[in-house]
Amino acid sequence: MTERPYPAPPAMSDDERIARARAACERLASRRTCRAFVDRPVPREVIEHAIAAAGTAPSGANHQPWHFAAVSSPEAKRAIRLAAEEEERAFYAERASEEWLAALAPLGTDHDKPFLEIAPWLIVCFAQRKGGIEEDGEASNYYVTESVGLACGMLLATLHEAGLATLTHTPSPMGFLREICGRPSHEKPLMIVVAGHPAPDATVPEHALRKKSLETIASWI
Ligand code: IYR
Repeated sequence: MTERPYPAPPAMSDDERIARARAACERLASRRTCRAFVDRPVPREVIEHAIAAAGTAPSGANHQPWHFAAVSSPEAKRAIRLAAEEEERAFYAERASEEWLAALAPLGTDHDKPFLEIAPWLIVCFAQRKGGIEEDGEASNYYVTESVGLACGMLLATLHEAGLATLTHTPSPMGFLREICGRPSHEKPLMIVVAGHPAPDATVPEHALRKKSLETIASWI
């Protein structure tokens, strides 16, 4: 094993640390899931930086078990929309339990997914069940869902920082994304991150603004 010194963090006082933590929290807390986009383009370079940021996430054995297919072609976006809406139609009409539908009611979602065609970018996030750091297609990967979840969080945070609206979309089931994006069978699509500019009349359901308090989500032991 060869090692290098840990990179020195920037020097700052504890007061500065608190202020920066508060500022970072405020920035991230201002992100809202957006379900209505406009077709205004977003430069590919923004998406490249966001994916590169996601690629720095910690992962099991540093195997980086992710692949991000950045989709902007109208044909591919249309194919994704049509396939997703077909699955979603079945989901809302028959597959989802009554309890699940009741939980979704305050969000107002349905099978109609126009944003999949309107937004300039769909980033399809794949989890690699195997492949290792060399992507040899053989070596085991570890903590795959956790690792890709972390990478997706960093992807969302970077897109937000770049002033874009985002939506995590999880059509169910989503095997069709593998075919459309030309990905191998050991990769499992986890989510689509939709990125673009919000429609001027985009709204946010009140339900989405109900965040649990720090007292509820944290304990100090
Ligand atoms: N995939 C469906 C349903 C859906 C499920 C959950 I859990 C959500 O938080 C939102 C939607 C859809 O995208 O409509």
